[in-house]
Amino acid sequence: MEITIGTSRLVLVQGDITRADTEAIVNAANASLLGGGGVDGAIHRAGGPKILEACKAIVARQGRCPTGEAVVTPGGDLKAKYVIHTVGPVWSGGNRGERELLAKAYRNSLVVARQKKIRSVAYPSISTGAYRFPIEEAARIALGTVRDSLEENAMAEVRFVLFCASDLRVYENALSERN
Ligand code: AR6
Repeated sequence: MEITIGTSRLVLVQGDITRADTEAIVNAANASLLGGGGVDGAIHRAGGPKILEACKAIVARQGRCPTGEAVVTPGGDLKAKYVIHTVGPVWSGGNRGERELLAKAYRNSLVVARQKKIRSVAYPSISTGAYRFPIEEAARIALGTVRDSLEENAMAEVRFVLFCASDLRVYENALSERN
């Protein structure tokens, strides 16, 4: 599924984000930036040690990455030239600012992308795995935040790469709701 927002494309596909050919891919990291399971583990495995080295240098320079913030490293062995690491919130019922923090993670990833003049970005479904954010609501926040950002500032393409068919359906439904 694909829509256009001004001159930007917003695309939803099913797949493995480590194989995406966008200029940057976004990692659903944790504050340590030292890797983990899920999509984070997959990105570090596929991209090789250069990514971890760059993450360690960032932590040495500026400390851990707070929830909602984003940093950029080279993509190492990935097709993508860059990895933007952002930290989504852990869902703990919805009364701890989780929605705003998730929107912040999406927004700040695009801020970092624009600073690097990156023209295409692929996102996974941040926080909806190990961090247990309910995916229906996460999809609405993700798509709404990215759409708002693209309306202000165009980019060639933002792609969501959903790992399984049911996640893709949730995102497709959320995108159709607002069209
Ligand atoms: N491509 C696309 N999506 C994927 C891939 C892949 N290769 N692998 C998994 N997913 P999660 P979180 C999906 O748990 O909830 C890590 O340990 C997965 O199906 O990766 O933000 C970090 O280090 C799910 O839909 O991220 C943190 O500690 C989505 O990616 C913590 O998990 C996100 O699931 C972050 O938790």
